[in-house]
Formats: sequence, C-alpha cells, structure tokens
Amino acid sequence: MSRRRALAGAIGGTAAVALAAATGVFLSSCSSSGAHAAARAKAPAELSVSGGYIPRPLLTDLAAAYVTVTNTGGTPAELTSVSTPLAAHVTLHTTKGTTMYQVASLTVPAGGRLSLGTGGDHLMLENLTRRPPVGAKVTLTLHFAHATPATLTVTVPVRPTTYHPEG
Ligand SMILES: [Cu+2]
Repeated sequence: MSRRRALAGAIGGTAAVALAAATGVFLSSCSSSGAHAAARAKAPAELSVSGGYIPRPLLTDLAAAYVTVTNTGGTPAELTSVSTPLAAHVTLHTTKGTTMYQVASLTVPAGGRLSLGTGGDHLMLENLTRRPPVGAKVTLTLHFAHATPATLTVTVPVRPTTYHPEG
C-alpha cells in the first residue's frame, strides 16, 4: 500500500515539475526583451519633414531642393518620387565624389533620418514653370513606399542662391 502511494506521489511530482517548467518557458518568452525588440522593429514608419529649402535657381531649367525626413517608426521607408507645381519633373539624386547620380529611391532608415543637402543626396527640379524670387513658398509632395501615410506635403522657402544652412 505504502509503496503504491509513493509511486503515485512520484508520478504526481514529475507532472508538477513538467507543468512548472512549461509555465516557466511561457513566462520567460513572453517577458524577454528579445520578443519586445521584435515587436518594436515591426512598428510602421512614422515620418515628418523639416528644414526644407530651395536655393534660388539661376535659370528656369534646373533647381535643387533639400529637406530632412525623420522616421520615428520601426520600419525603413523609401522616398520614391516628389512632385511640385514649380517643376515638370523631379528626380532623386545622390552624390559620389563630385558626380551626381539619379537613383530610384532614397531610404529613410528606421529610427533615423534622411538628410538632403549640398554635396549629398538632393532633389533635382527640372523644367521649372517659373523662376521664383527669394522668399517665395514652394509646395513639395513627397511620395513614400512602406509608410503610412504614403504622401507628405510640405511648403519650403526659396533662399538666396548661395544659402547654406548652419550646422
Ligand atoms: Cu542633382
């Protein structure tokens, strides 16, 4: 009798240990920082635009435009195209050395920013509809992939041709 009870107790004990182990695995995976980091990485892109300007173009065939796009989300976004009433076409350019190249998109990294500026990535406005004076306001509509909303519209000032932002 006592031997059978001891056996039953041993089996029950094993089951309880197994249950505790299973529960422990569940709790540790739920509260692990790795699981939370993975959830954060899937947060959608959250974009905002700041610091934009257009140096006053010398002619009506070409102007550069600069903006900074900040992404506080967990997913990279791609700037794929830009439209503006000031130009027939806008292309995306990057600069390597002293040569600029047209690219299909520019990346706004997760938790980072895409800073367009002189000597680096920039927008090229081609076939301008007019030559805007310093102080004029120009609307730029930026189109993104992998971001919600997929479009951001900003108004940027025309600066003197030789303008260079501080910092
Ligand atoms: Cu260019």
